[in-house]
Amino acid sequence: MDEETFDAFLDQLRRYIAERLIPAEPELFRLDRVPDDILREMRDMGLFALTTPAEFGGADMTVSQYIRTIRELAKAAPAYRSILSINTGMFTSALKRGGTDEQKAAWLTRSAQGEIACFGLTEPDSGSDAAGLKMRAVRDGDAYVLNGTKRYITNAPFASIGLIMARTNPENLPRNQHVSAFLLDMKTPGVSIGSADAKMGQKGGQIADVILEDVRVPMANLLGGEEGKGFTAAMQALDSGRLSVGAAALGAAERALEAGLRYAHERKAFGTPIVEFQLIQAMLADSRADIYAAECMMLDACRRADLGGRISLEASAYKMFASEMCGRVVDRVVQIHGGAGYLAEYDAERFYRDARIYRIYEGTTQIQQLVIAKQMMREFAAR
Ligand code: COS
Repeated sequence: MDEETFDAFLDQLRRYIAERLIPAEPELFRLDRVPDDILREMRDMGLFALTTPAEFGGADMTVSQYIRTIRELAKAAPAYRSILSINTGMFTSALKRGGTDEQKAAWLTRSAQGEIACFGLTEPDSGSDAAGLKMRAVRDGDAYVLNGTKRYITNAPFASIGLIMARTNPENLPRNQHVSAFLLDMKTPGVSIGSADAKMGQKGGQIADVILEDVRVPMANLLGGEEGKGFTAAMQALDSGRLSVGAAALGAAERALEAGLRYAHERKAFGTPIVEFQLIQAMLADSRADIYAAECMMLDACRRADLGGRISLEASAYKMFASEMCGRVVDRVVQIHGGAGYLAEYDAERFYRDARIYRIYEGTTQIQQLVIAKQMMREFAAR
Protein backbone atom coordinates (compact mmCIF):
# COMPACT_ATOMS: atom_id res chain seq x y z
CA MET A 1 0.00 0.00 0.00
CA ASP A 2 1.47 3.39 -0.88
CA GLU A 3 2.27 5.61 2.10
CA GLU A 4 -0.34 8.26 1.30
CA THR A 5 -3.16 5.71 1.11
CA PHE A 6 -1.84 4.11 4.28
CA ASP A 7 -1.82 7.41 6.20
CA ALA A 8 -5.42 8.07 5.13
CA PHE A 9 -6.39 4.53 6.20
CA LEU A 10 -4.74 4.96 9.60
CA ASP A 11 -6.56 8.26 10.17
CA GLN A 12 -9.86 6.61 9.32
CA LEU A 13 -9.04 3.68 11.62
CA ARG A 14 -8.14 6.01 14.51
CA ARG A 15 -11.54 7.67 14.18
CA TYR A 16 -13.30 4.31 13.99
CA ILE A 17 -11.51 3.18 17.15
CA ALA A 18 -12.33 6.35 19.08
CA GLU A 19 -15.92 6.73 17.89
CA ARG A 20 -17.05 3.13 17.49
CA LEU A 21 -14.81 0.45 19.03
CA ILE A 22 -14.05 2.07 22.40
CA PRO A 23 -17.68 3.17 22.99
CA ALA A 24 -18.82 -0.40 22.18
CA GLU A 25 -16.49 -1.97 24.78
CA PRO A 26 -19.22 -2.41 27.44
CA GLU A 27 -21.32 -4.37 24.94
CA LEU A 28 -18.29 -6.46 23.92
CA PHE A 29 -17.66 -7.34 27.58
CA ARG A 30 -21.33 -8.11 28.22
CA LEU A 31 -21.54 -10.46 25.21
CA ASP A 32 -18.00 -11.80 25.76
CA ARG A 33 -17.46 -11.58 22.01
CA VAL A 34 -17.12 -8.92 19.33
CA PRO A 35 -20.69 -7.81 18.53
CA ASP A 36 -21.90 -9.06 15.12
CA ASP A 37 -22.51 -5.59 13.66
CA ILE A 38 -18.95 -4.53 14.52
CA LEU A 39 -17.55 -7.75 13.09
CA ARG A 40 -19.39 -6.99 9.86
CA GLU A 41 -17.98 -3.47 9.78
CA MET A 42 -14.47 -4.78 10.41
CA ARG A 43 -14.83 -7.19 7.50
CA ASP A 44 -16.23 -4.44 5.27
CA MET A 45 -13.27 -2.19 6.15
CA GLY A 46 -10.96 -4.97 4.94
CA LEU A 47 -9.38 -5.45 8.36
CA PHE A 48 -9.12 -9.24 7.86
CA ALA A 49 -7.20 -8.67 4.61
CA LEU A 50 -4.51 -6.21 5.68
CA THR A 51 -1.62 -8.53 4.83
CA THR A 52 -3.23 -10.54 2.02
CA PRO A 53 -1.69 -10.00 -1.43
CA ALA A 54 -3.81 -7.83 -3.74
CA GLU A 55 -4.44 -10.74 -6.15
CA PHE A 56 -6.42 -12.49 -3.39
CA GLY A 57 -8.40 -9.44 -2.40
CA GLY A 58 -6.10 -7.92 0.21
CA ALA A 59 -4.45 -4.61 1.02
CA ASP A 60 -0.96 -6.13 0.70
CA MET A 61 0.47 -4.01 3.52
CA THR A 62 4.16 -4.07 4.32
CA VAL A 63 5.10 -5.51 7.72
CA SER A 64 5.70 -1.96 9.00
CA GLN A 65 2.27 -0.77 7.88
CA TYR A 66 0.55 -3.84 9.26
CA ILE A 67 2.21 -3.67 12.67
CA ARG A 68 1.50 0.06 12.99
CA THR A 69 -2.15 -0.78 12.25
CA ILE A 70 -2.16 -3.42 15.01
CA ARG A 71 -0.68 -0.91 17.43
CA GLU A 72 -3.63 1.45 16.78
CA LEU A 73 -6.19 -1.33 17.06
CA ALA A 74 -4.66 -2.32 20.40
CA LYS A 75 -5.78 0.99 21.87
CA ALA A 76 -9.28 -0.50 21.95
CA ALA A 77 -10.14 -3.63 23.97
CA PRO A 78 -7.75 -6.51 23.08
CA ALA A 79 -10.58 -8.69 21.74
CA TYR A 80 -10.85 -6.49 18.63
CA ARG A 81 -7.28 -7.33 17.67
CA SER A 82 -7.63 -10.99 18.65
CA ILE A 83 -10.56 -11.67 16.37
CA LEU A 84 -8.59 -10.77 13.24
CA SER A 85 -4.94 -11.16 14.14
CA ILE A 86 -4.65 -14.90 13.46
CA ASN A 87 -5.97 -14.24 9.93
CA THR A 88 -3.72 -11.27 9.25
CA GLY A 89 -0.75 -12.68 11.18
CA MET A 90 0.21 -16.31 11.54
CA PHE A 91 -2.32 -17.84 9.12
CA THR A 92 -1.57 -15.51 6.22
CA SER A 93 2.14 -15.41 6.94
CA ALA A 94 2.46 -19.23 6.87
CA LEU A 95 0.45 -19.47 3.66
CA LYS A 96 2.34 -16.69 1.89
CA ARG A 97 5.66 -18.33 2.68
CA GLY A 98 4.80 -22.00 2.46
CA GLY A 99 1.53 -22.50 0.58
CA THR A 100 1.22 -23.84 -2.96
CA ASP A 101 -0.41 -21.55 -5.56
CA GLU A 102 -3.69 -23.47 -5.26
CA GLN A 103 -3.62 -23.26 -1.46
CA LYS A 104 -2.95 -19.53 -1.55
CA ALA A 105 -5.79 -18.92 -3.99
CA ALA A 106 -8.28 -20.90 -1.92
CA TRP A 107 -7.34 -20.14 1.68
CA LEU A 108 -5.96 -16.62 1.49
CA THR A 109 -9.17 -15.59 -0.24
CA ARG A 110 -11.30 -17.13 2.52
CA SER A 111 -9.17 -15.48 5.17
CA ALA A 112 -9.30 -12.07 3.45
CA GLN A 113 -13.10 -12.29 3.26
CA GLY A 114 -13.19 -12.54 7.02
CA GLU A 115 -13.67 -16.21 7.73
CA ILE A 116 -12.13 -16.37 11.19
CA ALA A 117 -8.91 -18.40 11.44
CA CYS A 118 -7.24 -20.30 14.27
CA PHE A 119 -3.66 -21.57 14.60
CA GLY A 120 -3.20 -24.98 16.22
CA LEU A 121 0.25 -25.54 17.68
CA THR A 122 -0.12 -25.76 21.49
CA GLU A 123 -1.35 -29.02 23.04
CA PRO A 124 -2.15 -30.21 26.56
CA ASP A 125 1.42 -31.58 26.91
CA SER A 126 3.36 -29.18 24.69
CA GLY A 127 3.44 -25.41 24.93
CA SER A 128 6.95 -23.98 25.06
CA ASP A 129 8.33 -27.24 23.64
CA ALA A 130 6.45 -26.83 20.40
CA ALA A 131 8.25 -29.69 18.61
CA GLY A 132 7.02 -32.09 21.32
CA LEU A 133 3.47 -32.02 19.97
CA LYS A 134 1.61 -35.35 19.85
CA MET A 135 -1.25 -34.84 17.41
CA ARG A 136 -0.92 -37.55 14.75
CA ALA A 137 -1.56 -37.30 11.02
CA VAL A 138 -1.56 -40.69 9.30
CA ARG A 139 -1.71 -41.05 5.55
CA ASP A 140 -4.74 -43.00 4.29
CA GLY A 141 -5.31 -43.03 0.50
CA ASP A 142 -5.73 -39.45 -0.72
CA ALA A 143 -6.10 -38.01 2.77
CA TYR A 144 -4.44 -37.70 6.18
CA VAL A 145 -6.34 -38.79 9.26
CA LEU A 146 -5.74 -36.45 12.20
CA ASN A 147 -6.21 -37.34 15.87
CA GLY A 148 -5.39 -35.32 18.98
CA THR A 149 -6.18 -32.18 20.95
CA LYS A 150 -5.00 -28.58 20.60
CA ARG A 151 -5.22 -26.36 23.67
CA TYR A 152 -5.66 -22.60 24.38
CA ILE A 153 -6.53 -22.00 20.76
CA THR A 154 -7.43 -18.35 20.19
CA ASN A 155 -10.72 -17.88 18.29
CA ALA A 156 -11.48 -21.64 18.28
CA PRO A 157 -15.17 -21.03 19.15
CA PHE A 158 -15.57 -18.70 16.14
CA ALA A 159 -13.15 -20.17 13.59
CA SER A 160 -14.14 -21.67 10.27
CA ILE A 161 -10.58 -22.16 8.97
CA GLY A 162 -7.43 -23.33 10.72
CA LEU A 163 -3.77 -24.16 10.31
CA ILE A 164 -3.00 -27.22 12.40
CA MET A 165 0.39 -28.72 13.18
CA ALA A 166 0.58 -32.54 13.51
CA ARG A 167 3.20 -35.32 13.43
CA THR A 168 3.34 -37.11 10.10
CA ASN A 169 6.44 -39.17 10.63
CA PRO A 170 7.08 -40.34 14.13
CA GLU A 171 10.19 -42.42 13.38
CA ASN A 172 13.72 -41.96 12.06
CA LEU A 173 13.84 -38.20 11.70
CA PRO A 174 15.22 -35.37 13.85
CA ARG A 175 12.30 -34.47 16.05
CA ASN A 176 11.11 -31.21 14.58
CA GLN A 177 11.04 -32.74 11.08
CA HIS A 178 8.14 -34.90 12.26
CA VAL A 179 5.86 -31.93 12.11
CA SER A 180 3.64 -31.01 9.17
CA ALA A 181 1.08 -28.22 8.80
CA PHE A 182 -2.48 -28.79 7.57
CA LEU A 183 -5.11 -26.39 6.32
CA LEU A 184 -8.35 -27.37 7.99
CA ASP A 185 -11.95 -26.50 7.29
CA MET A 186 -13.30 -26.42 10.82
CA LYS A 187 -16.62 -27.91 9.65
CA THR A 188 -14.90 -31.17 8.67
CA PRO A 189 -16.53 -34.17 10.39
CA GLY A 190 -14.66 -35.15 13.57
CA VAL A 191 -13.70 -31.58 14.54
CA SER A 192 -15.17 -30.42 17.84
CA ILE A 193 -14.52 -27.37 20.00
CA GLY A 194 -14.37 -27.43 23.80
CA SER A 195 -16.19 -24.85 25.87
CA ALA A 196 -14.50 -21.44 26.03
CA ASP A 197 -11.97 -21.22 28.87
CA ALA A 198 -12.59 -18.67 31.65
CA LYS A 199 -9.61 -16.25 31.70
CA MET A 200 -7.99 -13.55 33.82
CA GLY A 201 -8.61 -10.79 31.27
CA GLN A 202 -9.06 -9.95 27.59
CA LYS A 203 -12.81 -10.38 27.86
CA GLY A 204 -14.52 -10.71 24.50
CA GLY A 205 -11.70 -12.79 23.10
CA GLN A 206 -12.20 -16.53 23.43
CA ILE A 207 -9.90 -19.54 23.61
CA ALA A 208 -10.82 -23.22 23.69
CA ASP A 209 -9.61 -26.73 22.90
CA VAL A 210 -9.82 -28.01 19.34
CA ILE A 211 -10.41 -31.77 19.40
CA LEU A 212 -9.78 -33.84 16.28
CA GLU A 213 -11.16 -37.38 16.10
CA ASP A 214 -10.43 -39.29 12.89
CA VAL A 215 -10.58 -36.08 10.89
CA ARG A 216 -9.90 -36.73 7.19
CA VAL A 217 -7.93 -33.88 5.66
CA PRO A 218 -7.37 -34.06 1.87
CA MET A 219 -3.72 -34.40 0.82
CA ALA A 220 -4.19 -31.13 -1.06
CA ASN A 221 -4.38 -29.40 2.34
CA LEU A 222 -0.86 -30.36 3.44
CA LEU A 223 0.83 -26.95 3.56
CA GLY A 224 3.32 -26.66 0.70
CA GLY A 225 2.49 -30.23 -0.38
CA GLU A 226 5.45 -31.55 1.59
CA GLU A 227 5.70 -33.39 4.91
CA GLY A 228 8.09 -32.25 7.63
CA LYS A 229 7.91 -28.52 6.96
CA GLY A 230 5.38 -27.73 9.68
CA PHE A 231 7.76 -26.80 12.48
CA THR A 232 9.69 -24.28 10.42
CA ALA A 233 6.40 -22.90 9.06
CA ALA A 234 5.12 -22.50 12.64
CA MET A 235 8.34 -20.85 13.84
CA GLN A 236 8.38 -18.42 10.92
CA ALA A 237 4.72 -17.61 11.54
CA LEU A 238 5.58 -17.03 15.20
CA ASP A 239 8.26 -14.50 14.23
CA SER A 240 5.52 -12.42 12.61
CA GLY A 241 3.07 -13.22 15.43
CA ARG A 242 5.59 -11.87 17.94
CA LEU A 243 5.78 -8.54 16.12
CA SER A 244 2.02 -8.33 16.41
CA VAL A 245 1.99 -9.15 20.13
CA GLY A 246 4.67 -6.50 20.66
CA ALA A 247 2.43 -3.97 18.90
CA ALA A 248 -0.56 -5.10 20.96
CA ALA A 249 1.42 -4.55 24.14
CA LEU A 250 2.63 -1.16 22.92
CA GLY A 251 -0.88 0.06 22.01
CA ALA A 252 -2.26 -1.23 25.33
CA ALA A 253 0.49 0.55 27.27
CA GLU A 254 -0.26 3.81 25.43
CA ARG A 255 -3.97 3.57 26.21
CA ALA A 256 -3.23 2.82 29.87
CA LEU A 257 -0.73 5.66 30.22
CA GLU A 258 -3.22 8.09 28.71
CA ALA A 259 -5.71 7.04 31.41
CA GLY A 260 -3.03 7.46 34.09
CA LEU A 261 -2.07 10.92 32.82
CA ARG A 262 -5.70 12.05 32.74
CA TYR A 263 -6.41 10.70 36.23
CA ALA A 264 -3.28 12.38 37.59
CA HIS A 265 -4.63 15.72 36.34
CA GLU A 266 -8.13 15.17 37.71
CA ARG A 267 -7.36 13.69 41.11
CA LYS A 268 -6.38 16.08 43.86
CA ALA A 269 -4.47 15.33 47.08
CA PHE A 270 -2.97 17.71 49.61
CA GLY A 271 -4.89 20.46 47.80
CA THR A 272 -3.31 20.01 44.37
CA PRO A 273 -3.67 17.70 41.30
CA ILE A 274 -1.45 14.68 41.95
CA VAL A 275 0.31 15.23 38.61
CA GLU A 276 2.20 18.04 40.39
CA PHE A 277 3.91 15.48 42.65
CA GLN A 278 7.35 14.45 41.48
CA LEU A 279 6.90 10.81 42.51
CA ILE A 280 3.81 10.63 40.26
CA GLN A 281 5.77 12.40 37.51
CA ALA A 282 8.52 9.78 37.84
CA MET A 283 6.02 6.99 37.14
CA LEU A 284 4.60 8.90 34.16
CA ALA A 285 8.06 9.67 32.79
CA ASP A 286 9.39 6.12 33.21
CA SER A 287 6.32 4.84 31.40
CA ARG A 288 6.72 7.30 28.54
CA ALA A 289 10.38 6.38 28.12
CA ASP A 290 9.47 2.67 28.18
CA ILE A 291 6.86 3.23 25.46
CA TYR A 292 9.29 5.23 23.35
CA ALA A 293 11.90 2.47 23.55
CA ALA A 294 9.34 -0.16 22.49
CA GLU A 295 8.21 2.08 19.64
CA CYS A 296 11.78 2.39 18.36
CA MET A 297 12.24 -1.38 18.56
CA MET A 298 8.97 -1.91 16.71
CA LEU A 299 9.97 0.40 13.86
CA ASP A 300 13.41 -1.17 13.53
CA ALA A 301 12.24 -4.80 13.72
CA CYS A 302 9.54 -4.11 11.11
CA ARG A 303 11.98 -2.32 8.82
CA ARG A 304 14.27 -5.35 8.96
CA ALA A 305 11.33 -7.69 8.32
CA ASP A 306 10.42 -5.66 5.24
CA LEU A 307 13.98 -6.09 3.93
CA GLY A 308 13.43 -9.88 4.01
CA GLY A 309 15.47 -12.52 5.79
CA ARG A 310 15.18 -14.02 9.25
CA ILE A 311 14.24 -11.66 12.10
CA SER A 312 13.93 -14.19 14.94
CA LEU A 313 16.27 -12.24 17.23
CA GLU A 314 14.65 -8.86 16.64
CA ALA A 315 11.09 -10.23 16.84
CA SER A 316 11.83 -11.99 20.12
CA ALA A 317 13.74 -9.04 21.60
CA TYR A 318 10.95 -6.64 20.68
CA LYS A 319 8.16 -8.96 21.89
CA MET A 320 9.99 -9.58 25.15
CA PHE A 321 10.70 -5.91 25.80
CA ALA A 322 7.28 -4.63 24.75
CA SER A 323 5.34 -7.19 26.79
CA GLU A 324 7.45 -6.68 29.92
CA MET A 325 7.26 -2.92 29.37
CA CYS A 326 3.47 -3.08 29.14
CA GLY A 327 3.39 -4.98 32.44
CA ARG A 328 5.41 -2.20 34.09
CA VAL A 329 3.25 0.56 32.63
CA VAL A 330 -0.12 -0.93 33.62
CA ASP A 331 1.25 -1.58 37.11
CA ARG A 332 2.27 2.08 37.46
CA VAL A 333 -1.10 3.21 36.10
CA VAL A 334 -2.86 1.21 38.85
CA GLN A 335 -0.50 2.81 41.37
CA ILE A 336 -1.21 6.33 40.07
CA HIS A 337 -4.93 5.60 40.53
CA GLY A 338 -4.34 4.60 44.15
CA GLY A 339 -7.36 2.82 45.68
CA ALA A 340 -9.39 3.57 42.55
CA GLY A 341 -6.87 1.51 40.60
CA TYR A 342 -8.12 -1.62 42.36
CA LEU A 343 -11.77 -1.01 41.54
CA ALA A 344 -13.60 -2.49 38.57
CA GLU A 345 -15.32 0.89 38.13
CA TYR A 346 -12.11 2.32 36.63
CA ASP A 347 -10.31 0.92 33.59
CA ALA A 348 -6.90 0.62 35.28
CA GLU A 349 -7.52 -2.80 36.85
CA ARG A 350 -8.79 -4.16 33.52
CA PHE A 351 -5.71 -2.87 31.71
CA TYR A 352 -3.61 -4.60 34.37
CA ARG A 353 -5.33 -7.97 33.90
CA ASP A 354 -5.46 -7.70 30.10
CA ALA A 355 -1.71 -7.06 29.87
CA ARG A 356 -0.56 -10.17 31.73
CA ILE A 357 -0.94 -12.55 28.80
CA TYR A 358 1.44 -10.57 26.56
CA ARG A 359 4.39 -11.95 28.55
CA ILE A 360 3.13 -15.49 27.98
CA TYR A 361 1.51 -16.16 24.62
CA GLU A 362 3.33 -16.43 21.27
CA GLY A 363 6.23 -17.59 23.47
CA THR A 364 6.94 -16.70 27.10
CA THR A 365 9.62 -14.15 28.00
CA GLN A 366 11.83 -17.11 28.90
CA ILE A 367 11.36 -18.64 25.42
CA GLN A 368 12.23 -15.27 23.84
CA GLN A 369 15.44 -15.27 25.91
CA LEU A 370 16.29 -18.71 24.51
CA VAL A 371 15.63 -17.58 20.94
CA ILE A 372 17.77 -14.45 21.38
CA ALA A 373 20.65 -16.33 23.03
CA LYS A 374 20.57 -19.03 20.36
CA GLN A 375 20.93 -16.43 17.61
CA MET A 376 23.80 -14.78 19.52
CA MET A 377 25.60 -18.11 19.81
CA ARG A 378 25.01 -18.76 16.12
CA GLU A 379 26.49 -15.34 15.23
CA PHE A 380 29.44 -15.98 17.55
CA ALA A 381 30.15 -19.38 15.97
CA ALA A 382 30.07 -17.80 12.50
CA ARG A 383 32.75 -15.20 13.33
N1 COS B 1 12.60 -19.27 11.27
C1 COS B 1 12.97 -20.24 10.41
N2 COS B 1 13.29 -21.50 10.82
C2 COS B 1 13.24 -21.76 12.12
C3 COS B 1 12.88 -20.79 13.06
C4 COS B 1 12.54 -19.51 12.59
N3 COS B 1 12.16 -18.53 13.41
N4 COS B 1 12.93 -21.35 14.29
C5 COS B 1 13.29 -22.63 14.12
N5 COS B 1 13.48 -22.88 12.79
C6 COS B 1 13.82 -24.15 12.18
C7 COS B 1 15.29 -24.18 11.81
O1 COS B 1 15.47 -25.03 10.71
C8 COS B 1 15.87 -24.78 13.06
O2 COS B 1 17.10 -25.36 12.83
P1 COS B 1 18.41 -24.45 12.95
O3 COS B 1 18.36 -23.82 14.31
O4 COS B 1 19.52 -25.43 12.80
O5 COS B 1 18.31 -23.45 11.84
C9 COS B 1 14.86 -25.83 13.44
O6 COS B 1 13.61 -25.23 13.10
C10 COS B 1 14.87 -26.20 14.90
O7 COS B 1 14.83 -25.08 15.70
P2 COS B 1 15.22 -25.12 17.23
O8 COS B 1 16.45 -25.96 17.41
O9 COS B 1 15.27 -23.72 17.72
O10 COS B 1 13.98 -25.94 17.86
P3 COS B 1 13.66 -26.35 19.37
O11 COS B 1 12.85 -27.56 19.34
O12 COS B 1 14.91 -26.29 20.16
O13 COS B 1 12.64 -25.22 19.90
C11 COS B 1 11.85 -23.08 20.65
C12 COS B 1 12.85 -23.90 19.82
C13 COS B 1 11.82 -23.44 22.13
C14 COS B 1 12.35 -21.67 20.48
C15 COS B 1 10.45 -23.25 20.03
O14 COS B 1 9.92 -24.51 20.33
C16 COS B 1 9.46 -22.18 20.45
O15 COS B 1 9.46 -21.08 19.91
N6 COS B 1 8.62 -22.51 21.45
C17 COS B 1 7.57 -21.61 21.87
C18 COS B 1 6.33 -21.91 21.11
C19 COS B 1 5.39 -20.78 21.21
O16 COS B 1 5.74 -19.62 21.07
N7 COS B 1 4.14 -21.12 21.46
C20 COS B 1 3.17 -20.09 21.61
C21 COS B 1 1.86 -20.55 21.21
S1 COS B 1 1.68 -20.78 19.53
S2 COS B 1 0.46 -19.35 19.09
